[in-house]
Amino acid sequence: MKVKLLPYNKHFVTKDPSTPLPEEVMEDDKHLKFPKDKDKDKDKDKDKDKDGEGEGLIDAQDLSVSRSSVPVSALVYNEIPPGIFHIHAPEIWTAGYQGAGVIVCIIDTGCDVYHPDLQSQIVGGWNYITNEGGPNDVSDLNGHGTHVAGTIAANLNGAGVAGAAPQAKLLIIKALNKNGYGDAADVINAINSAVGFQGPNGERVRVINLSLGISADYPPLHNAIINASGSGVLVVCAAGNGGDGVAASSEFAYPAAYTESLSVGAYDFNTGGVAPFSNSNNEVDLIAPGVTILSCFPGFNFAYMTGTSMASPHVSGAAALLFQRHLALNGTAPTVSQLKYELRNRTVSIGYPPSQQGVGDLNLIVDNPSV
Ligand SMILES: [Ca+2]
Ligand SMILES: [Ca+2]
Ligand SMILES: [Ca+2]
Repeated sequence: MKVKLLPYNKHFVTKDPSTPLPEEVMEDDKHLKFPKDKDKDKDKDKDKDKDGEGEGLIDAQDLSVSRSSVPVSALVYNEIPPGIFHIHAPEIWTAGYQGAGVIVCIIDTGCDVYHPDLQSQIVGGWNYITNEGGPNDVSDLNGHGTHVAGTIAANLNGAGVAGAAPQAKLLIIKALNKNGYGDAADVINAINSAVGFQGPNGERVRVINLSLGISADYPPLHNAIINASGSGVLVVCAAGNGGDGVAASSEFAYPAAYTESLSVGAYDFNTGGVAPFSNSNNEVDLIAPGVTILSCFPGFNFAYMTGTSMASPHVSGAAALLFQRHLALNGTAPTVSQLKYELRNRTVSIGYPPSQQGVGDLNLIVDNPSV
C-alpha cells in the first residue's frame, strides 16, 4: 500500500523574507508580495481594536511587550508569515505560550536539519527510506517536510520566518521519499515509534503531523491512529487535495477521514474562502491557511507552497500552544479529546457547509459558539 504526500502547487524559492528587499524587486516579483499582505492584516487588526472587539492586538508594538517567555523585538514582526498572523498565534505567544516543552513529530520527506530557522528545534529523528541515506539521515530531498516543519516551529529569532509554536521541539521521521511517496508500513512504523519516543528529559511526543494520505481505507493504518490517540497523542492530518469545490460531493483521504484524527482543510486567505481543492466530507474538523504559505525550504531557503499539507501544520503548531497553556492553567496535560475540543472551539465559521469548513477557520483568540 503506497502513501503519498498531498500534492501542492508550484512553489517559489525566495531569499530570507524578513530581509527588506529593494522596492522595484518587490513590485515586479509576484512571490514577494508578503510585506503587502502583512500590512493588510495589521490594519485589519488595528481596526478591530478600535471597535473594542480585539483582545490582544498584533502590531509590532504589542509584540515588544515582555509578557512573552522570550524577548520579542520589533524586528520579529517581519518574520511572521501571513498564515501565522491569520490564526492569531502571536497573541498566544505574548500571553506566554510558544509551545515550550511540547514535542511535535513530523512524518514526512525529512527535514533540512541545518536550516537556520529549524536547527535549534529538532530533538531527534530517523529515516525509513533505505535508498536515501542511513537510518539517521533525515535529509529532505523534496522540500515538503522542511516546509511543514517551518510552519509548526520555525524559530522566532528576528530572521527568516516563525512557526505557529516557535518554542516547540520537532521529532523528524522520514517515511516519504524524494518524490513524496512512501510505504504505508513505514508510516505505520513511524507512528508507532513516535508514540514510544522519549526525549532526553523523558519528554513525549504530544502531536503527530501527517501531511500525507491515501485515498482508500487501510485498516492497519487506522489501527496505528487508534493506538496513537489512545496513548494520548493527537494526530493532525491534511484533509486531502482531491476536492472539486462542491460541498455535496465527498472526497476522502486517510488517515484524515478516521474519526480519531483531526482532519484539516485549506483556507485561502487570498479569497477568504475554502480552497476548492480541499476535500469535502463529513470528517473535516476545521480549516486553516493552506494557500500560498510561506515557510522554510532546504538549503537555507524559503518558499511558498499550497495544499492541505500546509494547513495541517498550522493546526499542529496551534495544538502545541494549547497543550502548553492547558498544562500551565490546569496542572495536567490535556487528553486528546480535550485538545481536539480546544482546537475545534477556537474557530470562526466562514459560512461554508460543515463538509467543507468543518466547524470553521482556526482562530486562537475566539470561542466558537457552535462547538
Ligand atoms: Ca525565524
Ligand atoms: Ca466535494
Ligand atoms: Ca479525522
